[in-house]
Amino acid sequence: MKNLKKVSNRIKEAIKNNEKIVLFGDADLDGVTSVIILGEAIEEIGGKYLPYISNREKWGYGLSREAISDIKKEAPALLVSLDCGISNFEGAKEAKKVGFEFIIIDHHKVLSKIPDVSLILDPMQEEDNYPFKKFANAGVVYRLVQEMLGDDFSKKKKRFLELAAIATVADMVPRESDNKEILDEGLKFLENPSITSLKALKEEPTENFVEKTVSLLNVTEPEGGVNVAYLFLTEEREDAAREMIEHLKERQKKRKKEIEIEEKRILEKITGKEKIIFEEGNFPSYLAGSIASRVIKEHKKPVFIYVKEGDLACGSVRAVSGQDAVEAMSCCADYLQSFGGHPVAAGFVLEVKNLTKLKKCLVDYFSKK
Ligand SMILES: [Mn+2]
Repeated sequence: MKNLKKVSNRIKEAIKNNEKIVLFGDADLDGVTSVIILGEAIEEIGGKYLPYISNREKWGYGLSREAISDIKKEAPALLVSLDCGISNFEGAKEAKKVGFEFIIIDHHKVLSKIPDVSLILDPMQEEDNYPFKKFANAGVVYRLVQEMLGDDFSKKKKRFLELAAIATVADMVPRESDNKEILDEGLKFLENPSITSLKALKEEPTENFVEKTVSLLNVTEPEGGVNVAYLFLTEEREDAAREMIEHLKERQKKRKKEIEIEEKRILEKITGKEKIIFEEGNFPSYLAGSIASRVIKEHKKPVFIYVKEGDLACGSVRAVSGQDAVEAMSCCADYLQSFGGHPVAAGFVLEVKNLTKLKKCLVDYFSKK
């Protein structure tokens, strides 16, 4: 995989030189597990790291300029983005300015230009010859820590595979090639997990343990500024983990109700004659993705659901297989502040004043398809 060795060597060098290492992960389970896997590998080599998990409500999509301005107190440091970064041009510029050396580890689609950073590990890069491309980000990180730890990898393999398997399920990437290998072994390990909080969760009988874990933890909004999935998966005390499970279940119930109400409200606005569905939601932006997923199941055409926050609108996109929402947004990039993701599931941020132009541009794009 292009730059796998280089990234591994650079991180190991930083550990040796006692440089500060900041890991910045996206807020979903894939981002969170990516931070934990790489962080534990760094510790295994004798280093330390500072974890930051994205706060999408506050910072927008990925490692944005806003995110950098909130973490710049850590500079100078080696900053590693996980499960985000490949489309954060402004964030990369800002990171350099405030004194970070920036490495991107991502699995999202690479746009026509790439951010100006020190190294990029993303199997979607065109010059990357690795035959398999459809990793979850935690799968890419799994390959990286294998390289980093060498012979010591076997000590951590079980923990890493448990986390990588959960992320691979959560990110809904296909069960083939490298992913199949991660899932075959990882899911077997999860029958008797070594991660403390998962052990606690396993105490209750469930039909599908992994599905249950994903639906409890794949929630992106922080509580009191803290990412609960990260807290849960790094909790080493079983009692504390059990208490958190009760809290997570309450949260899940509340959220389910919220989504049902908002989904119904959005569906009522749709006539069915639209070329694309482009709707404003009046709900917290962390619900946009779940609601877009439900709307596309009903209508089978590109869905853009956004929420206004001051002068900005922030949204989620879903497209049907064969369509490419990221390419569509690339064609309409003039109206967007930032965007990125996968062809069938992506996100975007723009100024409210550009909403009408963006919609027209997207309708034109999908009319030609
Ligand atoms: Mn991901």
